[in-house]
Amino acid sequence: MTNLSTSDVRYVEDRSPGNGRLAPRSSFTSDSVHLDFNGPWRFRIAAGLADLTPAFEDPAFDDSQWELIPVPSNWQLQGVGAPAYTNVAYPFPIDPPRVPDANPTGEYRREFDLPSQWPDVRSVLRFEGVDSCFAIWLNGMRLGDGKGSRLPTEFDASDALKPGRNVLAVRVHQWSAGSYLEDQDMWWLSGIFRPVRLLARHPQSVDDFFVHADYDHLTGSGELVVETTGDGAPDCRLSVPELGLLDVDPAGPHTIADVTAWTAEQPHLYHGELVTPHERIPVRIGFRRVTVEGGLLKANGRPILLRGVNRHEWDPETGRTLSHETMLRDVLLMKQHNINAVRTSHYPPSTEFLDLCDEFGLWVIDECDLETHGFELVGWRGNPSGDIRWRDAFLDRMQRMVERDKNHPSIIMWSLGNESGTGENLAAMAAWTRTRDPDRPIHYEGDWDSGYVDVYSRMYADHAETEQIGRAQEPVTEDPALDAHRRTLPFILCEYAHAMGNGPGGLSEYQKLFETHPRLQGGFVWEWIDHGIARRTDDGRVCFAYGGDFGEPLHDGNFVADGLVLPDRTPSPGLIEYKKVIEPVAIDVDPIAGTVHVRNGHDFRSTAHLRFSWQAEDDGETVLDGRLDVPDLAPGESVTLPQPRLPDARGRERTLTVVAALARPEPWAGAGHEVAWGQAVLTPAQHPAAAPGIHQTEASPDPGRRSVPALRDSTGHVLGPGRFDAATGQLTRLGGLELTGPRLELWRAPTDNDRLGSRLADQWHALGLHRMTHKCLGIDSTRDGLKVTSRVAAAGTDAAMDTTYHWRTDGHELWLTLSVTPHGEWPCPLPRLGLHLELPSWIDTVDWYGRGPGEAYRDTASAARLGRFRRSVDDMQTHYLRPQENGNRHQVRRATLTGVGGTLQITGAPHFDLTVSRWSAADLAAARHASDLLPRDRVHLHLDAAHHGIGTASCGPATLPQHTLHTRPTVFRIALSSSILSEDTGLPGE
Ligand code: IPT
Repeated sequence: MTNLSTSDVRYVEDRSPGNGRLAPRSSFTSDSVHLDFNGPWRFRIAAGLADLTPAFEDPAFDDSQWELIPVPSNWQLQGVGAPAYTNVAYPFPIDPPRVPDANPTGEYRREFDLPSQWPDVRSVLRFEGVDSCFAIWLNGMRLGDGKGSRLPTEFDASDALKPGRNVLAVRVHQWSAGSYLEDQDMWWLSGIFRPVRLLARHPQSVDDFFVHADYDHLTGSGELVVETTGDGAPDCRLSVPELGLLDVDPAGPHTIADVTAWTAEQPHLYHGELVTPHERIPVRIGFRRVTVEGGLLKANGRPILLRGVNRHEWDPETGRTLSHETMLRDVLLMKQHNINAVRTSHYPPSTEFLDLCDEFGLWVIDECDLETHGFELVGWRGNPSGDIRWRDAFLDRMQRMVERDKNHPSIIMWSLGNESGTGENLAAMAAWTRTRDPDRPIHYEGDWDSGYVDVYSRMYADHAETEQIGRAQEPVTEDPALDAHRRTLPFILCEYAHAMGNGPGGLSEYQKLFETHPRLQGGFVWEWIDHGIARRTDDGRVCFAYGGDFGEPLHDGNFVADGLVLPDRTPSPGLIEYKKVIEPVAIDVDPIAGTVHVRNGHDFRSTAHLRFSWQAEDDGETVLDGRLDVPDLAPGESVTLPQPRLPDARGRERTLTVVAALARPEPWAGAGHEVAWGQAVLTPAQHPAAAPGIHQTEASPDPGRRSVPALRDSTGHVLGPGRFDAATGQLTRLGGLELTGPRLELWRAPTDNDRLGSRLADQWHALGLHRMTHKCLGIDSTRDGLKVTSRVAAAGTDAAMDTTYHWRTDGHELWLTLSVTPHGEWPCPLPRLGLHLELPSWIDTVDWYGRGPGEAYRDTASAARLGRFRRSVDDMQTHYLRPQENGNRHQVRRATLTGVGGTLQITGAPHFDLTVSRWSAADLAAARHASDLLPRDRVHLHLDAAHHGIGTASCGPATLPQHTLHTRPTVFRIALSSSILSEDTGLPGE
């Protein structure tokens, strides 16, 4: 109980973590009675503290005219006020601990009947999460107030609770002193967004318990100690039947020979119960030992490799209120995509999520609800981390997280928070944590000296620096003691590979470093999900909003959309790429040695749960397949096996693909789920007959495949099936197919990685790549075809591309050799180099033989395997929140575009990159949301010799040098043919 009067609102701007709260403790369920207050509450929004409803806490207050709001929820997603997004900047003046007068305040009221059988014991009101500050009254009696949005708060309700009707009143302020500590890169959302419960706590029960379940990897034994607190602790007994423990003293210690350890790979949980005469509390025990020894982060004595993601809690409809199904979906998707670790950026998640991590197996870095990043914009002046007046608030947040979550075996590290600079308050958090839970290492990224942490952690270090750290050759810190300490630490990238929009590129290069240098123990991709907010367009289509869409005066646009899954949890191509890059079994098919090399990259698990199979394909057609007998490999073990005996490929492109799939169902995926694969081309294609012309070079045309010369008529030039415009020399018809182009195209709709960080897109814009003009310099009928030369350049500049289109034909196919020679200065990498064609809109399906099935660019192509694929044009698009270049298919050998009108065939020499869409690059670049893109009356086809790599410059390193598209003379060859159905007969026409 507090002695603050009802109208006293000083707590809002006071640095203290709260008043009248109970000591923090773990979250657990039991058979003790409780009431759930989820569901509709009466609600009114006040504009600020001057607008509060007088006596709203009075049980007699008539709220019947008030609206209803669901609890839990964020009120901005219930049509009250509006979401606002900023990344680093505070959306209010930096004047701690003061907050704006415009401080939307939700007044919540809820009546409930206390069941007649409610025991006459202590009753505790528990709020799992309220953003950002709140005060509560029960039956007009003020119980207290609290801050720390993503942490639980409990109040003793015993004195205020009555039999029969009770009235609970809660005032929630959008802004408070606590907001200065909650500057995470996410939407600012408010309200009671996690559950509220009333718990009956019998005085003779336990208040709290702490499970210590240590695993000794040398002996295989476990030691179990369960500390209990509360008046009932002396009478508390523990039973874990599977361990042979029945009604024992929880404190033990109980040494159990031969326990099954808990790991993220095999998350064995023992189910037990703490029993007092008045209560049964289920406990789940996972035996494991986490240590930092010899410069390595180890679990159960073995170094682990973190294949992680940063996860914010997000649902596009309900914001930070997540259903159980949604949390489960996240965990299943992660497991299915080979992810083994989660950093709960940047606050403790709902405990249900941690339960799922315990159950399905994910290593967790549990991060405190703390970020003061906005102070960086004022040179860290006044940063709370170094200000003693905030000490209690910092410590309180850490204590509430550690106490709440200490019994989750999945948690292997405590993180002090994110981006809060440096300061003594952080050191104090670490010191307290070390005493309270010596069994878990401490993480914090913001202090590179790493004085008070157990792992060296960084974000977005580029490949070169990461490698330097891997070799323990990072630059020396000023303080020799700190330097010496840091050098003993293992390294993780707590954030890397910014998954904003198209990308991230460069993942496989990072993984290679992690797998090469033992000190590099992996990382956490930024981030799991795009925080798009679902909205409906006027015509009923779902579209996802991002920063600025709610009229925020200060915002960071679509920087809030940087996830591996789209807001509706559709895996983005980035997730598919990540799954492949981090696969726990490496399969290398070696075409030269004729072998298949399999290495088990699991940290704990053998390969006994996997079944290996192989498939040989010629030009994408299966010729033979079978099982591959891979012996059971222990972690780290590998084997080299001979390839299956195969018939001669007879000039076709022969691939061998080996797949490792689950032999039996796992809790997170069914039998047959693919875990890893490897593929190689065993014999390259030899196409002299199949694709004439396209293998000839200018210097040595194939004499056996001579082209016919071009003819001239009144409308232009005719070469075999091709008709060319008399003025531009451009192809206008291919057989019966009307088309425009192909014309040289250098530009793509900038990706987020092109736009931000490197600002490449600005340079492309300055060069005028998006407005190039084509000047025809000559159309010459040659002995073997048609030669069209042109100069491609933008207004206002003298940089140009001299372009020659050399067309030849066998009377059926058109063979194009495009030669491009740069002229003048080209100061930056090109976005793309290729051809753009416009085709009739009846084209709706694409079949191709090349890499697929998904989107891939040169530095995001690990997951794209060679094969035959079919997609509708609509399904070839990736709907990134902010439209941008997307949907490329990499190294395509052959493609057929079809629709009711007929087909267009494209053959590469040897291959090309392919995008097909119902809008142009300019449409994509102009659109702000996916819903802005409406199908045009033409299908846009891009056939590219190359794209610039994707990189991850939106936050992190730019495209690696080896994936850079330099401007240099280029020759690109394709062959085109069409077969068109005549409108009258439906039979092949012209
Ligand atoms: C880093 C933040 O920790 C994270 O919350 C997110 O904002 C991410 O960047 C980018 O999306 S901080 C950044 C300045 C390196």
